[in-house]
Amino acid sequence: MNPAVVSCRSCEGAALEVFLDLGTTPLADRLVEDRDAEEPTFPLEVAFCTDCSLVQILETVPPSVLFQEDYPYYSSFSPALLRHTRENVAALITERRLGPDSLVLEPASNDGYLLANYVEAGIPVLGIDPAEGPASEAQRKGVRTINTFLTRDLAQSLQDDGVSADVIHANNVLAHVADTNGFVAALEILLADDGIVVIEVPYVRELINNCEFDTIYHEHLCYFSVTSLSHLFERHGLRIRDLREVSIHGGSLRLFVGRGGLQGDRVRSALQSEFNHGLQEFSFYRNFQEDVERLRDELVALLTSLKGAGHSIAAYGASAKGSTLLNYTGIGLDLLDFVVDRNTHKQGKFMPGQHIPIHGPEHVLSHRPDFLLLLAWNFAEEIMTQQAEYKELGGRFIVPVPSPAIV
Ligand code: JHZ
Repeated sequence: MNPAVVSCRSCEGAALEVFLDLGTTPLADRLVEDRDAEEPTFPLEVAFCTDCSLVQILETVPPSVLFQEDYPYYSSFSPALLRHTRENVAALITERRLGPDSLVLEPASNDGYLLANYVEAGIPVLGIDPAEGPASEAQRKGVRTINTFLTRDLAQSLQDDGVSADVIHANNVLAHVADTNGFVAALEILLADDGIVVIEVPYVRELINNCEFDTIYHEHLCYFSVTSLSHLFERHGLRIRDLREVSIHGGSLRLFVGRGGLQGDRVRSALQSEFNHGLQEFSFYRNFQEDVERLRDELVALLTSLKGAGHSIAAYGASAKGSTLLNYTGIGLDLLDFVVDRNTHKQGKFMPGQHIPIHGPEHVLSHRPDFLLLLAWNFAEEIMTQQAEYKELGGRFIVPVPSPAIV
């Protein structure tokens, strides 16, 4: 058994109220190599901290288990994500006047997809990532990378060696760390006095409003709002100075965090808007279980009726969220023939739990399923454009969230 949290991951208070139980599921990014293999499953319960408003899961699967050598997620396989980061980097280089004497640091630098943009512009970088495969891919690209977790101790020893970052990117990493406070302390240690931390996290408001329950899995320990984040950062002497809402990953927050300084207008109005919507109240989350069950029932009914009418169905995107969706709804080989994904590290393997085979995207045209369920619905537009020929030949897409729809 893994330790389940009994106190809040951020404020350490004991006021955790569970509002969603997704049962027990296998690890979402642990693709199966042998179809008959048995996998461990872990409870997936989500709670709200009535003290600091942080939404979090109770189970902590050890990070060394989650982010092993064969961690299959490589950011570079998503062109939309590449564009998204390239634009962000270009703006920061200009705004912060970065050059050969600057340093940009990134924990969870993955395969170097973001830092490579700085390397191209001649700006020194340091990536830190525990997953061996993606970290070596980054090194191959010329992105200096340390293959480990960012902890308070590592930050201290880097600081002792003179590391001080003008920009720290922390995209989709804060939710993944088991020691939330230790990680934020590490950011504070490594940040130059006038530096900025640029953080992206999926926005819990969008998760709840759009029923994006499949983004919940063991890698994601926390689900953030501006309210819960501002409590967390202030405790470490950091301040959210500015923010933007960005559409990536089903709706995310991009935060600009510094050592003190002013809380900008956009931050104040986001906090006010969250307050008006009640994100600091348990009642905002109370009905989510019902919403998720409704979506599950509708999706299973839709796929069952299509299958019953003689249609074939496959899925696009061997995503981590796809694993939650399939395992929670029980959608398996009886309904889906195969899954396709561009990530070559995923092809030839099987989806966790349901053991549906994963092939390359060319399998769509060679097998022509009548319907494609989008398990990477966050990239729906991009995938549908890519699959224009399939569509012209009569193929249809099913988008599962916010409620199942054929498009
Ligand atoms: P994608 C990942 O979650 C992993 P996942 C991680 N846990 C995280 O925190 C979130 O991102 C933020 C493929 N694809 O990015 C690539 C195509 O095949 O939605 C991916 O395997 N063709 C770190 O895994 C998958 O789909 C395409 O055209 O839920 C998408 O996975 C595109 C655009 C993607 O996130």
